[in-house]
Amino acid sequence: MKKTGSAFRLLLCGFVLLAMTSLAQAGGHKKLTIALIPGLTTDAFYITMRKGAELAAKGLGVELMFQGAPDFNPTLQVPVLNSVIAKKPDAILIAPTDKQQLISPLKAAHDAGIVVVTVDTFIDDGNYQDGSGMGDFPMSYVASDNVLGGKMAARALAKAIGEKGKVYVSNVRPGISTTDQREEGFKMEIKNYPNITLLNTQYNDNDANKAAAQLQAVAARNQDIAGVFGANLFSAVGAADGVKALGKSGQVKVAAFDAPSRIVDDINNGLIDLAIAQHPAEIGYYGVMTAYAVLMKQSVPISIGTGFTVMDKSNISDPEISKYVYSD
Ligand code: T6T
Repeated sequence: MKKTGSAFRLLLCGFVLLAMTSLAQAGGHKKLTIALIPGLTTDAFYITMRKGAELAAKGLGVELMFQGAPDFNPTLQVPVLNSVIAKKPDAILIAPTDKQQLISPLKAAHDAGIVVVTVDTFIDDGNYQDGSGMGDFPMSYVASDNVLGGKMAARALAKAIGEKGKVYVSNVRPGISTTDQREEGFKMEIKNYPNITLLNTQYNDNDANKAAAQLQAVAARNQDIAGVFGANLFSAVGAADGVKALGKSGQVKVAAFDAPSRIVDDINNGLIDLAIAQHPAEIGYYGVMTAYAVLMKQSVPISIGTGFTVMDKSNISDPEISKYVYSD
């Protein structure tokens, strides 16, 4: 997916300041409400996203509502979405937990006149406002480039294992745009290493305990397993726990997507080799800015790409790197 970057951000900030000034001059206005619906509430990734969103909301004088489900599951997320729609916010920022299952519940929000922007994940094919597909109506998609992230993980893991040996992807479940794309990018890139064998993906349902048990089961079948790519926080932390339980810390290499606070210790003690940290606060910040711009009748890019920071033993003590460790 094509991403639009810094020029838009500068323009947006300028525009937002202008909008705030003219509203203040006009002598007050109805306080806008923007709802942020995360994939789940207890994930450091979304907790950090919320902080960025709150910062933007505070700057804009907008009310930020944060409401989510306790698990990353469309069956739990849809009722949360419906209850948010009933509160009639001006805009909804949402990380849809399934590409297909969130389309019609979100269409109801759109039909009720609520601006919809997706953050982190997308619905349908992720190409919004192009006049095709059932999930074409969100105004924008603010997220990491997940295919690229998967490729980066493959290159780093390949390097860590000396470009040979057996690896697999520990992933959540099919149907989630982010983790599907990370796996896609990983598979694309790993093909460039003829001496690396890619084993079947293990799906853990976002359950770190399951990911840990799967690591041990894969290792029991493949004594020579060389590495694992944990395609999101729970997959990575679980896979690392599995390596630790096996007593193979440092022998089975772990490339982690996401950077919760325990990653710092795990990188320092050699359990995790590297982490690809997303910038969730940036996603939340620009998500709110984008929704606000739409509410102010401005045009916005259909997608906005946010950055990554790769963390490993060589740089994790640098405050310019460790500032991207997620907040718990
Ligand atoms: O990796 C993030 C997020 O990008 C993904 O969509 C779901 O999992 C996380 O929230 C991490 O747990």
